[in-house]
Amino acid sequence: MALQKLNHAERAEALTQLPGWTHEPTRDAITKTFRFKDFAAAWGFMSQVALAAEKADHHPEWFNVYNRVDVLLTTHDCDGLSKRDVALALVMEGLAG
Ligand code: HBI
Repeated sequence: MALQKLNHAERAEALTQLPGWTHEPTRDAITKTFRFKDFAAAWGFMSQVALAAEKADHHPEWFNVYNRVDVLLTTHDCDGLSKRDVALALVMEGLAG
């Protein structure tokens, strides 16, 4: 079954569960900047997320500099936000501590 984009109501509902995440309308994506105590903590976060992303077959677009990780989640297969992005964001929230 093709992955469906979230509608406005579903997206708004999802964002109420995702502290610090914002909608990026130009990509129909959600974004967040995570900050950690140092690079090792940031890298550890990315390593754990990477394993979860691989398991889910759903991968972030992200940028890391030192203790900062900028994350953008969108679903390439439907060119917009899907439930897979919300699920991965929730995993990230759990791993970020
Ligand atoms: N990750 N964010 C994101 N969006 C996708 O559509 C996607 C992915 N990881 C793997 C994946 N799709 C596979 O299903 C293939 O489409 C590459």
